[in-house]
Amino acid sequence: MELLNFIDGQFVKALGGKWLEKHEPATGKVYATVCRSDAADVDAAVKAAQRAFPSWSETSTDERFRWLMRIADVIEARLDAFAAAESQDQGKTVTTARTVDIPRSIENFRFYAQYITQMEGMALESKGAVHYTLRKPIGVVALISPWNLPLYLATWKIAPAIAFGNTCVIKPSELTPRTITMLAEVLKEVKLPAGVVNIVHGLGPECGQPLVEHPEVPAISFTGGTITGKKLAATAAPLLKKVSLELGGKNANIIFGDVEPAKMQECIQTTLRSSFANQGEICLCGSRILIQRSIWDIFVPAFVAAVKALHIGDPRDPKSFMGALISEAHTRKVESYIKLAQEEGGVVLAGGSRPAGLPDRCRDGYFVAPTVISNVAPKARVNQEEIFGPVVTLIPFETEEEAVAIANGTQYGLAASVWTGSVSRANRVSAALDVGYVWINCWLLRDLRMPFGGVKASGIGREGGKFAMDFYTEVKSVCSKL
Ligand code: TXE
Repeated sequence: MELLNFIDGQFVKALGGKWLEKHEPATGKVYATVCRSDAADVDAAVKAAQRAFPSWSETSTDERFRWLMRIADVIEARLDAFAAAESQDQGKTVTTARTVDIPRSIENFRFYAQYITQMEGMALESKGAVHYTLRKPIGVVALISPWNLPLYLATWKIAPAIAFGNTCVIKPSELTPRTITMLAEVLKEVKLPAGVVNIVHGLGPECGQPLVEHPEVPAISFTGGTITGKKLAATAAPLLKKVSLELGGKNANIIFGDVEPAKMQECIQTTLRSSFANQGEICLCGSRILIQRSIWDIFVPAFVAAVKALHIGDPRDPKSFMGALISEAHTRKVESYIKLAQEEGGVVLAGGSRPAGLPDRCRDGYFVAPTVISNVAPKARVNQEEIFGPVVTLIPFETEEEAVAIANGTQYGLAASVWTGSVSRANRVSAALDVGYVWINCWLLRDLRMPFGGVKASGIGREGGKFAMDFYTEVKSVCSKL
C-alpha cells in the first residue's frame, strides 16, 4: 500500500521520490510505504492552500456547515473501515478506534459545523460612536498532529481550521499516516474545493520544520511532545506566528479516603481506563495515582487484581482491552522507564514485561503489559517524566495539602482527576491544581465547548469552542462615529 500526499485536491508522490516504511505495531511488519516529503512538497501544499483561500474564506457559514456535515456523514458511513485501519496503523484495539477515535473524529466535524452557525460578535455604543467586531480567518494554517489519536487529533484541528474559513496544510505523524489519507479520499469524493485541506507526509525535521518556517503560514496548531513543542515555539517566535501547543502531561489521579464506598468500584474501573486506555498513550492518562493512606489497603489490592485481569492481545480481537504500542523505539522507551523505576527502588505490583499468551500473529509486535509500580518517591524520574505508555505509579499521601503539592510538583500541568465524596474538597482541590483540566469523580468526560489545553510544560493556548474560534480567526474592532 502506498500512502500519498494530498495537494490541491490530488493524490501525489513526494517530489523527491522518497518513501518511508510503515510498520504495523501488532506484528512489527512493514505493511505500507508513505511519502517522505520535504520543503518542496510543503511549498507546493502551502501554495495550493493559498490559492484556495480567497474563495473558501468567502463561502457563507451555511455552505461551510454543509461541507463539514457531509464529510462527517461519509466518515460515519465508513466507521468500520476507518476503525480497522486506525487499529492496524496505530496498534490500538479496534474497539477503541470504533468507539472513541472515529466517533470523535465525526463529532469534530459536526461540532464545528454547528458552532459556526451560532457565532456571535460584539457591538456597543459609547462616546458618540458604535463599536463592533469583525472576525476574519487567518489564512493558511499549519496543523501538526501526533500518532496517539491520529484521526481524532488531526480532525480536532482540520474541522475548526476550515469551519472558520481558513485553508490548511496538515503534517500528520509519520508513524500514523493511514486514516488521514482515507480522510483525503473522503474530501475528494465529496468534492471539497481543491486546496482547502492539503496533507504532506514525512518526518518532523524534513517536512514539519519547513512547514513551521514557511513565510506564508501565519499560524500553527501543534499537538505532540514537549521537546518538539519547545523547538517549534523557538522557530515560530521570531517569525511572530500565532501558535497553539498541546504538549505532554504527567497527570495525577488523586483518590481521597472519603470516596463513598458505593463509588469505590466505579473509581477503580475508571482508574483502570485512565491508566491504560489506548495503552496509556493519551496525554490525558493519569500516570500517577495518589492514594490517601486511609484507603491504601482497600484500593491497592483491588486495583492490582483488576489490572492483572485485563486482556492484552491482538488489537483486532474485540476481547482485547489493550493492544500494541506505537513503535519499537517507543516500546524500548517505556521498558527503560520500568527498569529505571526498579533502580529507583520501585516495586512492580503488576506487569513489568511483555504480556504472556499473545497470538502467533503478534509474535514480533510491540507489546508491554499494563504495569503498576509502587514505592517510588514523587521526585524520582519516573514520577517526573512523561512515559506515555501503560505504566502507572502508586503514591501514598496523608493530607489534602500533601496531595496537591505532589500533584503540582512536576514541570507539567495538563489534567488531573479528583476522587472524593466531599463537594467542598472537590472544589477546593480543583482550584488548587496547576492544570488545564480537572475531572471530579470521572475521567475524560468532554464537552467540546470547554477550553482544552495545559499550563507549564503542557502547552500554550486553549482550543475547543470559542477558544478555537479565537485561535483560528483574527478579530478586528471597528468604530463608526454616530
Ligand atoms: O512526538 P513529536 P514523538 C510525547 C510522548 C512521546 C514524546 C515523543 O511523551 O513519548 O512526546 O513523541 C512532528 N517541526 N507525546 O517524538 O516529535 C512529528 O513528525 C515540526 C505526547 O513521536 O512531538 C509529529 O507529526 N514538526 C503527545 C508531531 O510533530 C515536527 C502525543 C509530534 O511528534 C518536528 C505524542 C519539527 N522540528 C507524543 N519534529 C500528546 N500531547 O498527546 C517532529 N515533528
